[in-house]
Formats: sequence, structure tokens, C-alpha cells
Amino acid sequence: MIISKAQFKKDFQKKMLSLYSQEVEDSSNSEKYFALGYLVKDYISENWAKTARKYEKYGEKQVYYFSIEFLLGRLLGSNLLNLGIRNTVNDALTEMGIDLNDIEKIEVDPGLGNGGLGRLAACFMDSMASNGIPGHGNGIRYKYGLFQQKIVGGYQIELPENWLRDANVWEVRKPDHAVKVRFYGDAWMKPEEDGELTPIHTGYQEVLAVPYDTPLVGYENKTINTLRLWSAEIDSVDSGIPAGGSSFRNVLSYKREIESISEVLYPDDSNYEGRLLRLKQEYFFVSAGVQTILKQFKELGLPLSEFGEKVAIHINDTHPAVAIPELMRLLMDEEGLEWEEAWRITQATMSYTNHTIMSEALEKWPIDMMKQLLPRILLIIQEIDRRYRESFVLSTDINPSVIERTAIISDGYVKMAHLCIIGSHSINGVAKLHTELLKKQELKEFYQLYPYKFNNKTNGITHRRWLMLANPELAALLDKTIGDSWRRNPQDLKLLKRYKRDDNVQSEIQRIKLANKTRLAEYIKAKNGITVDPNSIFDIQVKRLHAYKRQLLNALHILYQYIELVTNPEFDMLPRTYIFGAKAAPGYYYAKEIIKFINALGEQVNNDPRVKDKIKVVFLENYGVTLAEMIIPAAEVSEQISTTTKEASGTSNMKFMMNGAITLATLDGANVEILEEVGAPNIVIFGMSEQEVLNYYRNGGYNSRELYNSDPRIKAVLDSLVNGFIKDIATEGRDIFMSLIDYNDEFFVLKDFDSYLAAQKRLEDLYKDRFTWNKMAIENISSSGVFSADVTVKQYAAGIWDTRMIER
Ligand code: 475
Repeated sequence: MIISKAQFKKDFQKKMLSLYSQEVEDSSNSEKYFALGYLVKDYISENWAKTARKYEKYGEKQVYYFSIEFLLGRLLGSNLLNLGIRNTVNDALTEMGIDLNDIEKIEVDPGLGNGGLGRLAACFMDSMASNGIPGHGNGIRYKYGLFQQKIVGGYQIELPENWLRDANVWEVRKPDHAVKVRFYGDAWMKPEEDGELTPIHTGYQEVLAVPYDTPLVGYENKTINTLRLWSAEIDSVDSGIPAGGSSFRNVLSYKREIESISEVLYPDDSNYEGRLLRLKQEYFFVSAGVQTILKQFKELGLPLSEFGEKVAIHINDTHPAVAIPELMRLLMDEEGLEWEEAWRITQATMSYTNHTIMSEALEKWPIDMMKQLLPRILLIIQEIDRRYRESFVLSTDINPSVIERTAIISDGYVKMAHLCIIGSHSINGVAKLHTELLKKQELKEFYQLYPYKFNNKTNGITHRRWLMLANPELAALLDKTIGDSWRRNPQDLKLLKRYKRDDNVQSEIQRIKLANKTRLAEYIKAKNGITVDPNSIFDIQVKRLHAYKRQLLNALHILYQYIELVTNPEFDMLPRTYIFGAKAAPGYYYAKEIIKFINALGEQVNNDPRVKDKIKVVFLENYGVTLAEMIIPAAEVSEQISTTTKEASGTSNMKFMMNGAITLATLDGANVEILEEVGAPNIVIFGMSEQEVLNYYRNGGYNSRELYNSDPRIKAVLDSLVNGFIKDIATEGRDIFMSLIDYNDEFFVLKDFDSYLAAQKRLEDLYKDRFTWNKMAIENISSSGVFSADVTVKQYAAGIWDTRMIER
């Protein structure tokens, strides 16, 4: 949109008056934030309504991305950017003596996600809107987002994240669009006189699902899509009150029970929580979403047989898998379709993304639990399962054990990934290696049955948030050097390649990096009280804490350098600042111990005069989207060191690369493709190959104790965990030692140690030659365009959803 500074100032003053009955000059930063936020929402509104009408007019196929998490980050900055008014607003505010940055800081970061999966959903939303793809999000409006992390005495403490305490300016509550979702009761098939069976569901509890819509603003294209998040509310006092009557106490506890559905986000990342409340959450937002989509479709006046041509529903990991039986239920029970037709429509509509091969993350619900909570849905799943098994009756080349292993219901459980694969027309992994592993290992038998359903869609990130917003100085340098076409076509970043040897560009890149590092250093000083030198190497690992991500490998290497520094007079190294940010799931004891270890290590190293400031270790608490926006542009080394085969893709690896960091990586997930893009000289690779890892796992691992006994470096490092050399980790040191030695190092930390050390050394040598390093940084930035989520969502649109992009 186009707006003059003068007009904006007028609008802003008017908004301030109408909201707070006061002048801008007399307002606090918080009041300025709310006035600006509501004003920007007004600016958005017009095109929001128009986008919906345009989609309708052209009869465009709509994509609904179902996800139990959307990790959006702050929206004021990105909305201003995407509206195309950020500079105007910034200039106007400056003239009024107001710093836009100070105002943006007021916004709470809505933490409605755990990590990669939730953030991916948010990047996709931004990219769909920005490419004119009619794509909308469907999820849960959690009252409490992911816990706030505090570090106390080196330990993680969790506090509730009350992100809605102050108003959320971006959402619009739509009570008139509320729908009812049914839980519990009894369901059965009643035989009619004509021999037909009618589904009956009685004694259910009805929960009101109230939608809150948030606009998803496309980049300078007038497209505004919608993120619809559902909140659970009590319907009316007389509906579904439990036995015991509607006494005040009963009503109150009933209300609490209902509202608990959308109360809090489960804090477990890549892990499966088999709890009833989780299943409730899943069915709650899925049923509300599917009901609404069907209602909207019917308003078009088209026959139901065309549903799959007008609607795509994407299932982001298995959490929304009940969308499959729910659509079946609505098409049959409410719309009267026959099974075969409902099934054809359902398969045509649904597609599914797998995000992990970690078996502990694979959802499977006890049949009894599902029968209790979702009796009608279970009946439908049982019928899907029965028909699936039956479809093999005539085939002689399928081994019955294959059918048993791939069935949806077996061993007393409902297997949600199996339901997704059988009920969708597409299943994709999130990086080439990951998809290959699905095909040849985890889902091999499904791949043999349905090879045509499998495809890869390598993840991506929005370059608008992760480059334009997070690193404005780099963005400006790019504009100046290669023009601004990369903003719309991120693959044009490759135009920068020509400048990799250019003195001017090189020194600018280095200057900007230093400025970003200095900013982060100030933050570290203020938050952690640690002085770090912006001229030291900034080596960063930020992601959820998980054994397979191997923060421990990083920490053990630091410990190794520390031991060398204090015992070996010959040892020399470039000064380095190691920065960590990671939340551990509250019940993940081992991950929490590693946090404690890192903090204890930092405490000691940072204060040991013998280290002479060569090493600083910083653990930044409460890592999230907003912190990432400051941390990533300041990174020089990007630690992507998961056990090969374990990280499905990774997405921070792409963000770091785009901001000119050099990746230190195993050949895991999307690191493989980063290597392909940037070329071997511009990335540092180490560690076991996929084949080696798979072979070891097949043969029950390797002998880590032998390695401990034969490699003096490993011995020194591990012994110092348990002999009191590192203070204050008696328990943690012993547990970590045991995990590596007695429990045989499941994630090959020690097995990769030697290779990791050598890689770290190579990295340091590269850094010594600033020309080479800057050249590598430029190669990384210029090769990062294919990892824009714009590229990814276009592949989804063309290859899975069959949607078009609407003219900008
Ligand atoms: C992968 N989250 C990354 C990223 O594709 C990948 C699981 C259960 C409950 C709540 N959250 C989860 C994940 O499984 C997850 O975030 N997976 C990640 O998805 C996007 O880049 O490699 O670990």
C-alpha cells in the first residue's frame, strides 16, 4: 500500500486519541505500540476482505494448513514490511521523535509452538500469502504458549507464558462463526428396516469452538490470508452438564474442563505424549476446521463431488490426522454420501508431511482411549482399517505380515502415521535424505505399496523475516550491490556471487557482521553479565535441546579446549565465543542435565584467569523467534551437528547460511543440500556417513568404552566430568559419563569426536584468512535463495495441492 508520511501521522494521532483519549506526545511506549498495531490492522483490513472475495470470485482452490503449532514471532515489524510501509512509518515516527525499534520491542512474541515444526508452519504462511497462494492456517489459540525458560543456578526453570495478558492486536474474535465439537458418548451403527445402517452418536458433550482470525499479510501484493485459531469455550449452561446437575460448583469445574482444551501448548518437541487432553486438542481444532471448510464449500453451491478440486487440507505431522475420519464423518453422517464417494473425496483432499523418523515421536493412541473420547471417529477408523486389510484379500504377492505391520489398528493402538498415509494422496519428507530414509527404512513397506504417494519437499524459511527484518543492514547492502529483485525472487541472491572477491563488498560484509556481533555482545552483557569480545569468533548452536542434536558434542569440544589451555603450554587457539540457546522439555531429564553442564562449564571457563579470555561460553535463556532474530545475524559458525540420519531437515541451518555464517555440519537433513548448493569449499563437514550410522544401529552400536580407553583426549574430557575438575556437576557429570560409556553412546558423540575436533581446527584455519572467510560468507548468502520458503511452498502448490497463484 502507499501512504504519505503526513497521512500516516494523522492516522496515528487519531488512533491514539480514539484508543486512549490522549495525544501521542503524552503516551507511553506501550500505548504507542497498541495504537500503531491497531492502526496497521485497519490498514490490513480492507485487503483482507478483498482477498477473500477475490478467491471466491475466481473459484480458486483453497489450501488449509492444519497444524497444532504456529510459531509466528512478532507481527508488527513483518506486517509493516509486507504492507510496504515500513520505511514511511519509520521516517514519520522518527520525525515525531519516536524510535520504531523501541515500539516493536513491546510486542509479546506469541510462542504457540515448540520449535522447527511450528516455525516451519509460520514460514509457510508468510510465503503462501507472499506468493498469492490461497493458503490459510488452522490451529489452536493456546492461552499459554511454550513455557518461559529461566536459568537459576545453571538449571532450567519453567514459567507460564501468559502471552495474552495484554490485548493481542492482530486477532479478531468471530463468535458468530463458532462451531460445536462433540466428545465422549456412545456411537454405534443402527440397523434400519431397509437393511441400511445408520450411525448413532448419543450422550456426547458439546464444546464450543470460537475462532480467532489473524491476518497473514503477503509481501507487497495485497494478498491477506487467514490464520484461524480456535478457542474452547463452554457452550451454554444446559448443554452437556455432567451428572450431578448444574450447581454452581459443577458448572465451574465443567467450565474449567472445557477451557482446559485450549489452555496450554504441550512443551514436548519430537516426543509423543499419549495423554487424553492432547487427543482432545487434536480433535478439537481439526473438527472445528473441517466443519467450517465444508460449510464454506457448500456456500459455493457446487456438488460435493468437487470438494477435492476446491479444497486441499494439509496435515502437518500426524497431530491433525483425525481430519481424515472427521471429513469422512461429515460427508457420510451429515451429507449422506456413500462410503466410496466420501473416501475418494477424502483422499483427494488430504496430504501429509512427516517431520521426524524418531520412533518416540510417532503417535499411537490406545483404542480404549479413542473409544471413550471419540467413539464415532473410532468406528470410522476401524472401517478404514477393515477396508484397508480387505483390499489385499485377492492379492497373492502381499505377505500377510506386511498388512499387519502397515495396518492402522494393531496391538491395541491406532497408528496415526498409518492413517495419514492410507487416507492421503501425498506424503512428503522435509529434506532429500529424510525422504529417502522414509522410503527405504521407516516407511519402506508403505513405499512399496504406494510409491506414487511419496515425494520430497525440502523445508524453507522466509527470507523476509530472516533476512530483511532480522538483518536490515545486510539487506541494504544487497540492494545496493545487486539491486532489490532478490526481495521478490530470493534466488536472485546468487547475483551476489560475482562480488565474492570484491574488496568493498567483503569489507562491508565483515563490518555488518561485526555490528551484529556487537549488538549481541551488548545483550549478553546486559542479560548474563558476561563480557564477550565482538572480535572473537561467534560460534552458535540454537535449537531445542535433544540428545540427537548433540549440544553435548559441542560442549565436550569446549571442555577439551579448556583442558588444553590450562594444561598444555603449546596449545594455542583463536578467541572464541560459544553461544547456546535451547529449551528442554520439562520432563526430559537428560536434556536438562546437559543445560546444567553447559552452564557450569561456562561459569568456570569464563572466570578462570588461565583461559585469558580465549573462550567464553554463553547460555542465553528463553530462546525463541525474537531472540533468534538477534542471534542468527551475529553468527559466524553455525553448529548443525546432529547424529547423521536423525535430524529430518533443520531450518536454522538455512537461516544462518542466509546471514553469512559458515556451517559446521554432519551430512544430515538439509545440510546435505546446503553442501550441494554452496559447494564443499564453503562448508565444513565432519562425522559419520549415513551408511556407517545405519550399519552401527543394525549391529547394536559400537563399543564406546574401547574408544574411551584408547583415545587420551576423550579420556581426559570424560574424566573431568566426574573427577571434580568441573565444579558443581556431580550428578550431571556422572549421568552424562554413564550415557556415553555405560549406555554405549547412542548418538555417537564420542565416535564423531575426533572428526569434530579436526573440523573445528579446519574452521579456525579458514578464519585466520579473512579474505577466504569473507568469500565463504558471500558464497553462503548467495547460495541461500533456494532455501526460501517461497520456493518450497510453490513446490507444494504445484506438486501436492494443485493450487494456482493469484496475480499480484
Ligand atoms: C524436525 N516437533 C526438524 C522441522 O520440518 C525439521 C513433535 C511433537 C510435538 C510437538 N512438536 C514436535 C517436531 O517433531 C519437530 O519440530 N520436528 C522438526 O521439524 C521442520 O526441520 O528437523 O526435527
